[in-house]
Amino acid sequence: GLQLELSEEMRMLQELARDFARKEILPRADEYDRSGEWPWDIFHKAREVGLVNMNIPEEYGGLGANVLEECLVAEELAYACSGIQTALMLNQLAVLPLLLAGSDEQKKRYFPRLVDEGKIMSYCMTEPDAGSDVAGIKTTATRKGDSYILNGAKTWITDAPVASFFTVFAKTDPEGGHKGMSCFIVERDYPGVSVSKPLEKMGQHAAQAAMVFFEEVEVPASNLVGREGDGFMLAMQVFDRSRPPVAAAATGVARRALDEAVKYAGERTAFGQPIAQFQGVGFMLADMRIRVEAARALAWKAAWLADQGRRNTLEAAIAKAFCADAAMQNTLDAVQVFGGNGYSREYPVEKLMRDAKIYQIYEGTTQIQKAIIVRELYRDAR
Ligand code: CO8
Ligand code: FAD
Repeated sequence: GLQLELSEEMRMLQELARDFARKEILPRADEYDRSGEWPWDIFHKAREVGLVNMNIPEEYGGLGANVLEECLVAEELAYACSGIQTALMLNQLAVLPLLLAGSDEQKKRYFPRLVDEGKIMSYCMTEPDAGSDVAGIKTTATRKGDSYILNGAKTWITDAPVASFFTVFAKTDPEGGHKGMSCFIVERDYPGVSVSKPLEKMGQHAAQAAMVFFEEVEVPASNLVGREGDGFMLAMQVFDRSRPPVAAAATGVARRALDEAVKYAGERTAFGQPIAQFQGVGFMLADMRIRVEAARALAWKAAWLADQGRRNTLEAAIAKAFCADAAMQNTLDAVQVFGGNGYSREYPVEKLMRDAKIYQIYEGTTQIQKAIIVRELYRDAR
């Protein structure tokens, strides 16, 4: 029958993440927001307790976590700081092509370097001229003997400033549309790879993002992930698994905004009473609570389907769209509840609002999630 309770093991993982987030991340969130440094010290602590590289199978030193378990951790870490959470959990996105289609030899070559050596891997899809339109990317990979020669530029690549490895999508057949795309592992040390300075951005400052350039980069053919031409479908399968944890992280931000607003509205008085007692404020809190509840349920459902081996494209898009909007609306409302203090950097909610906006953009914009939902509505009819 329907089981809406976490297993004992999952509850323990959730507790571990919550405890870690409260002790190690929350007190440092403001510092990293201001400095924009990459949170190496927190990353290594998280690595020690098993809260990063979670989806790497146990045989390669990871936890072998499923998507729901990734969601539990994502929500807790993002509650404390979604910038730090994004920086820490990016490896779990970047390794997905390898998990789904990589050879045993590739997994043996790269996973231990992430798990044991604490190296970082980035996911290089977006380009200056193509973000939503994945099939429109222009980076090329041309076969030459036992290698491919990569040329092109990627942008907005999270963790690129600190990454040792990149999963890169490129066109092996530039005329082939979405069927002409392939996926490669590229090492930062390969001649012709360069990374820009971190891009300046609105929020999630700890999650540095940069441009990555490939100029006549020779990549061994053994670094092709899956088969030539499978890159687009691989990317879509990746998103089906990566969007639920992103939705869960957005839920964490929405929940944090709620908690901050509830606390403030219970303490702040105006006209002789706590502001929470004004219906105009109280109903805002109630709506925020509704959004958190619905957001989590949608993220977990999308994750659970993936863990059952069932197609979850529709549910992942629904969760990603809803949770992103929930994070945005809850943080906007939290700023409103805080009044003038909401606009101040001395209080936590303006950071939450800046951090929340990205959820409507990365991992596919809200409009793209809706386009997927429409496509899926008519899929069976085709
Ligand atoms: N499963 C199976 N098949 C699929 C799927 C899927 N999920 N999706 C598409 N297909 C199939 C289609 O059915 C179709 O099949 P056929 O060839 O038989 O007709 C084929 O693939 C092509 O599909 P479309 O016609 O729908 O393709 P489009 O070119 O119209 O594009 C999208 C589809 C959905 C718009 C796609 O381009 C897309 O997802 N765009 C968004 C890009 C995106 O999400 N980028 C994110 C980059 S990574 C990122 O932002 C990381 C941020 C940091 C995250 C932090 C983590 C911790
Ligand atoms: P565009 O595709 O140019 O879209 C512009 C606007 O048009 C949007 O509002 C969009 O919704 C709308 N639009 C486009 N197509 C349609 C359509 N068919 N229907 C309706 N509306 C549409 N990418 C990576 O590969 N790896 C990363 O690690 C990564 N990290 C990121 C981190 C940050 C901080 C940011 C800002 C971005 C990151 N991205 C990353 C890129 C991100 O995934 C893209 O920015 C996103 O997919 C949108 O692409 P775009 O910026 O090219 O916008």
